[in-house]
Amino acid sequence: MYEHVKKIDKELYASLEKEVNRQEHNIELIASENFASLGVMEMQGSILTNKYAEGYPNKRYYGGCKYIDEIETLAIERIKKLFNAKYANVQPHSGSSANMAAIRSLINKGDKILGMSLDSGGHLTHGYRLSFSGQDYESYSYGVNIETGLIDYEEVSRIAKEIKPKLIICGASAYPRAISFKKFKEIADSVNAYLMADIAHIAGLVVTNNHENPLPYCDIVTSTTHKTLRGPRGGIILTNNEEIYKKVNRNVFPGIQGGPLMHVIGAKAIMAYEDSLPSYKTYIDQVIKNAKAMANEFIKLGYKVVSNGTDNHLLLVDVYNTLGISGKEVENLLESINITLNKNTIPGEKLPPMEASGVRIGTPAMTTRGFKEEEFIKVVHYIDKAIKNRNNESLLNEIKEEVLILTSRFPLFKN
Ligand code: DSN
Repeated sequence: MYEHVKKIDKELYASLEKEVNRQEHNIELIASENFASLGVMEMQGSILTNKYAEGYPNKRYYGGCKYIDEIETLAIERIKKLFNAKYANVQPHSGSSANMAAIRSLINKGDKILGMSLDSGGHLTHGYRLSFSGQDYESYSYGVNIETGLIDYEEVSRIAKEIKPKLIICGASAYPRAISFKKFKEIADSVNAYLMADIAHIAGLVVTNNHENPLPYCDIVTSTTHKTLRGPRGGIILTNNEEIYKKVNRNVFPGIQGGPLMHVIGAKAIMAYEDSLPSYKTYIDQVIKNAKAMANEFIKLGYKVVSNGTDNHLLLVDVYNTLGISGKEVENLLESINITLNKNTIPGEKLPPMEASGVRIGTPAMTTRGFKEEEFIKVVHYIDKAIKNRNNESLLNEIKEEVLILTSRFPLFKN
């Protein structure tokens, strides 16, 4: 692989090769990551990267866009169909720029927004003080119930009535349960606010009807394309409202972006094709079964699991209140035995965010590699054994050997 880089740039290739080996031989449990298909990667590495195409299909600021228009139109039409949306913008370079363009399309600077707090599982762009969303707007947040780990819709409604936001943002980066967009819509309507859903994490589950689709309830829906959707790194914006769509288009280009990444848009088109196949539904069903199997196994072993389980592709394990070890320590420990995950705050967090009481575990990536419940249950036992024997180097080495055997049974590239 990567023969040209190898020939031209040995220094860069050395790091690339190490990263290929890391991905091949690690158990990847970061809930926001996945392994893109060869088709997606081929499009991202294609000559479409050479083309400037500022504007939109049939309205470009450059010549030579005839085939580019075909490709962007294909991506738009396929993504609309996938989500049952009337309009789609496929140009956002990322989820964050999608959110920036979406928010700008609904409200003005200084207006009030209400989003899920970062430490309850929300995202930086939902109003965090160090993000544009917390700086350009007057931002407020709702959390989850500390005992149940669930969104308390009555509490969200109470906060909304007190604050009277112009925009409510729902959707999360670390929430293991189903979100009721219908309830959020009722709350938004009760205070005359716009409603936006960021479904970056659960988009794949929405496509396969394993999660309620927010489109009927929300003014705008945003997503990344590289998580459960298993496409290229990037963003999309969806809406059913023509006026809002026009504003979205202006806010993406020329509002915050210049030329679209046509190679990435090509990859979004092939992603949408792949996600429309029956095999993708089978994949997402398995992602959920695997997450449930892991949550049940952790619970059986005595771990506190936030909300006592999961409805989606991720779970939050409260390692600090189970075994007195921080999320950061667990993240570092597991990295040493080739298991990759991230520390995560838990509802009612007492430790600093860089320490965190929990770890977030996701099943999308290893399900793509072919893991089923049996393998994920094994992984739970590796994690448990490693935490409980963290000072026993020879045992940790044994677990690492088992991880290497397991990953080699499920190669990253099958052909
Ligand atoms: N950084 C992503 C995640 O890990 O969930 C959210 O953008």
